[in-house]
Amino acid sequence: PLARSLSMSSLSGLPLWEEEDLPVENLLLFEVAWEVTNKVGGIYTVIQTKAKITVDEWGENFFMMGPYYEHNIKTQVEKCDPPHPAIKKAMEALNENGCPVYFGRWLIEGSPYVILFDTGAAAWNLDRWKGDLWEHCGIGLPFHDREANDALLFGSMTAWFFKELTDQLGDSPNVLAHFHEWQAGVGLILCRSRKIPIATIFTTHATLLGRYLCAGNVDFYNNLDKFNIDQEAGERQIYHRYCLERAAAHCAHVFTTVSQITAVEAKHMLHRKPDVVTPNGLNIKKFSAMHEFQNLHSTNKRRIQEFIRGHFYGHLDFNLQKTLFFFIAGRYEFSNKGADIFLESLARLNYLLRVHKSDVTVVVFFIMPAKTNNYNIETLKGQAVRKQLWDTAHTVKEKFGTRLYEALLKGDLPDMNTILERDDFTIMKRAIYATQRQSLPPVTTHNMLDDSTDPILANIRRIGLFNARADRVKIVFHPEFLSSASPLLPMDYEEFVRGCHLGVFPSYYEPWGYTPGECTVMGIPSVTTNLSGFGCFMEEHVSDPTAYGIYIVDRRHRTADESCNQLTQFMFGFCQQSRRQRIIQRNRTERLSDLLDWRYLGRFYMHARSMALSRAFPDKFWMEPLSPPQTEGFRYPRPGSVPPSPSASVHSTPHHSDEDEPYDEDEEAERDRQNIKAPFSLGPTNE
Ligand code: G6P
Ligand code: 1S3
Repeated sequence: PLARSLSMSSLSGLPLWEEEDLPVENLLLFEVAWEVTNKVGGIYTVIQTKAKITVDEWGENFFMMGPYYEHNIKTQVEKCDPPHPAIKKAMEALNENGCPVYFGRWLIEGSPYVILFDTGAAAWNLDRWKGDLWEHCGIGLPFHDREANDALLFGSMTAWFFKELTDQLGDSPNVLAHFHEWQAGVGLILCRSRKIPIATIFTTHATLLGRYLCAGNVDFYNNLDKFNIDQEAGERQIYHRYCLERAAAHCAHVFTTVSQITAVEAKHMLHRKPDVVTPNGLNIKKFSAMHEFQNLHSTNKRRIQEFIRGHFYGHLDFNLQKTLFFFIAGRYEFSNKGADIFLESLARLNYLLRVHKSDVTVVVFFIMPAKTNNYNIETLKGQAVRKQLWDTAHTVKEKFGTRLYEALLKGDLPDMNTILERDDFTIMKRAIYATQRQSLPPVTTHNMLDDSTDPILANIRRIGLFNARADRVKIVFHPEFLSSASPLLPMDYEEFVRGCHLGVFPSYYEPWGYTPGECTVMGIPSVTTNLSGFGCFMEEHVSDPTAYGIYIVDRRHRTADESCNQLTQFMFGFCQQSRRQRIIQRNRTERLSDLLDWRYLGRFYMHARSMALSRAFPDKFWMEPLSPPQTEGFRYPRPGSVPPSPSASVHSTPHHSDEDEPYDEDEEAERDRQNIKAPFSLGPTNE
């Protein structure tokens, strides 16, 4: 039996899996994805963060397969020889036939082996392989769809590799291959249609139709069973891609997806109910000092404040100590990622803060890449002006210090009226004059190529949030991912998130959604929705998510207007918290990180693997019928100091002052730990 072992070791008391009792020495595991060593979107994060625990379990028997790109291999991969003779032989077969394959170690945590297929160099086979796909599977690919053609090249090469490999191996060790998303799914379809003896898993991270339909402003979730999916795919010219996705889902021994909500979607869009939900985890590193993440918030916040000083030069009439930083980040899918309702809610928040005469200012960052033509002059000038003011202050301070020192050496108290000279005043005045500006601080940091049609800018124009002095909500649209090499905001994404107060991700279409999860493990509260996999997961496993800094907007059962009101109330409530309350809330948020740890969530992948083996090789592997489900839920209890009403959650702690020291919640954490009972379970999807 494929029994498993448990070990109790996490801080929260959550049981973490330590090892899988699969006979891994008799197995080879391959994980196949277009995003192995190749960052495109969220799947890269799954693959990259999960590598460590998989290597810990499978050691030398684990291999990842992805596309070969010269730049990626140069920067991320150390080439080496394959340790297994059969793998070497299988690679040679492809290489000798003009289809180059490379082997190495991916330089990420866990250093997994990678096998990379040069689809570009193998493109001369495209027409023949298209013919094969049509002949054996009845799926035709149009000439103009580059992505689908790449998927076919990649899939044909991986299937060929598995054929050579299994020919070499015979039936020992057995091969288990896990394919992610439709691009890699072609390999799975071909393996199965050619009856290659491997166990297969297919994971979809979003359905093609789900993404397309939602982006088209359709009432998706209330009409799941009503769509004519073939027709919808045809009208969107993605019929061939959708056929590949649907075929992969049906061919796999085990089909999985990343959340319950996407499982329901998959059942309707792909007509197969996923066997297992495999929620996305992260590779969590704990600091030895409990409050280190709070200190990191503080230092990174100061760096964001510096940027703000430059960006808002001449308009810095708001108190930076009472300024909160909110942000949204991710792929620029305006309505799918909820940027639409976020902007509308910001207009309402601005109104509320103004009528309540709040002294809080909110600066909101939109970090979503769009087409640009470099930074704009006004934004660069802002940082230059800030630097100049800093230099001036520094020069005058030096002179002041020297004169003060000299006076003290003489045993005198300096005359404060003359300690600064006329010239000093002149350079200070000149510096102040330089801060005068005729225009408002810019809303965007870059020159946008599609300025007039860009949806974020169009909506900012509509709601009129132009960074005027009277507005309490200011907007900075940074249409490029962050980089520590930026001349404007030299921070990487993680540093930036740590420095912010609230991440806002009110997505409409979000199979999982890593952004709020990343906030959580850094102890930064965030807004998510009950239409995102992450939001539903938190709703299921945390008794009072708001108290833990997870605000879940209801986008499923409310109108857009009602969702906007709820989001506005969440943000307004957040603005009313004292510093002390924010610190307490951050401590709680960070405590949820065990729940998102791959050492905990990796069990779902293990379960899928066991299931696939028992279906593909029933004579050798079997699963105890009870080993999967038992879905009794694990829940984080309501924090000790919070009264039962969720609405009171965030204001429940006595608020005496804005003291700075972090609140010691050890006692509360210990109480929660003792309340945690059972692990939540694996299992088939519920609806
Ligand atoms: C962390 C630091 C505190 C600091 C606080 C600011 O908790 O450890 O020293 O006062 O952050 O919190 P705020 O929510 O105001 O940025
Ligand atoms: C998808 O990437 P996306 O941002 O296009 O896969 C991610 C990883 O599973 C998931 O977190 C996200 O919700 C999906 O949408």
